[in-house]
Amino acid sequence: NAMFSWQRTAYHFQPEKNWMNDPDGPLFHKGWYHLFYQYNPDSAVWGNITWGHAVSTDLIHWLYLPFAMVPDHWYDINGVWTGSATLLPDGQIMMLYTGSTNESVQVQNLAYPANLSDPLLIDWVKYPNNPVITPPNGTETDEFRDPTTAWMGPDGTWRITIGSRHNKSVGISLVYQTSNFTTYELLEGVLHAVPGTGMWECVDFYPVAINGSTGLDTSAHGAGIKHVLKASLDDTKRDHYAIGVYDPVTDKWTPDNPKEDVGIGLQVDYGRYYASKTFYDQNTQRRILWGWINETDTETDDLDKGWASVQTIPRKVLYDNKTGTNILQWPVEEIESLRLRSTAFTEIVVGPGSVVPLDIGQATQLDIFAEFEIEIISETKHEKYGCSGGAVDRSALGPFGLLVVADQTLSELTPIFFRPVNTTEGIVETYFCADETRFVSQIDLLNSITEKILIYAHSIYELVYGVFGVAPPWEVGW
Ligand code: DQQ
Repeated sequence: NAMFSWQRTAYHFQPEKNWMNDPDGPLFHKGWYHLFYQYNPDSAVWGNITWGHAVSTDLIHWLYLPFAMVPDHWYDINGVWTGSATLLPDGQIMMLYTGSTNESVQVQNLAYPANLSDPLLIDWVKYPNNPVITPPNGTETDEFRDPTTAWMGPDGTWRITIGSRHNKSVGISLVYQTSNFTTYELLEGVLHAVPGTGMWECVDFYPVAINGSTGLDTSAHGAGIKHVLKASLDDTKRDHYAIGVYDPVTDKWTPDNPKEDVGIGLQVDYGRYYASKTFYDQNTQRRILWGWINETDTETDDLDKGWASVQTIPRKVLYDNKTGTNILQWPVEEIESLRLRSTAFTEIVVGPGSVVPLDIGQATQLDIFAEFEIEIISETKHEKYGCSGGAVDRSALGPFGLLVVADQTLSELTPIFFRPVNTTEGIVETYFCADETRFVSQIDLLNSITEKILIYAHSIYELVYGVFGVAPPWEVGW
């Protein structure tokens, strides 16, 4: 683009150039957080998938390291695809990943650090007898990928789960048992299956403490613990999760609410967000969630600008013991180190249909912390769920929120808004959304909804225009 130089992020992780997708094998080792990621060394579009590698001491500032793994064996020559790390009690690190073979069959492979005493884990060794798992009977050879972190069962052996699809459209997660990470046994049945959800990619499975206090090691089970099951739906490119109960003896997981099962209920994020993966940070007792913010630009633009997509800011995940139905996500507190100066506004009253401008002065990057209180609770009326109606589609209690990257005439703007809705059960549920229908193409706005608040823009636009109440005045002619 001749007029605007393509801007890169300042806060979010992205490689120096080229294509990136899923986060892989996150872990903490000897003082360093490690992030691996799906990477194309040659271009800004998907292909030649290799494991990029970066390290950080604070989850915010990253150093690029040499590639951890490249496609160089028959069992991964078509791509070193997504995988997960398991830290063993004796300090070993087992990395399981999907390889796309010379015949494009999806197999699971094992790799480990060449030198565990290297805090940077620069060199990785692929197990000589790879693959360690091949697609079982009844599974399509190209629908069997993305092994999870292993957890230890009460019998002292490990389990992993791998997403797939059965009977045309049933999304499933298979469970394998192992004691040595080199030989595996497929357990009978599945961890869970949901009809109509299609192929499950990047399954994530982890325990959460019901009292919501700290993160839990992936092997934790027993009283006071529930389990989150997350699948990335290949059909819709959305990350869905549900909370339920895992039986470590039968290796089956049951959702608390079958109506809100995996893939038909909650999403991890309602914006551009995919292939998310958690890890247990043994250093701070947190469970940390990574997610890929997939690109909204066209392929042509990606090639033009030389890069595509970013990772989310890592988020701390806890069970929400207030609702008992959701997980709580919060950007890791280390992000506060990036805040250089701030402008605070308090007690702002935003009447229905009004916009209150906020003068934040000059800035090129911004992190917004906003708290809203609803004063008038109007009567229940027909409610639409979700974000799809945009900022002009009113519900009884909203929407309200912030206008960002707007021009002075408000002909271009992006509402970032909250939409509380009355459910049929009489509960108010709030969706956090962004409306991109008046989005300005020359601006890079992050597309994970929960991170819309991190914004960077060309200077002719206001990073923040103001706050707005229900029935926004720019609705006319929208
Ligand atoms: N991306 C990887 C796969 C995974 C998909 C390939 C999800 O392993 O299923 O780059 O984005």
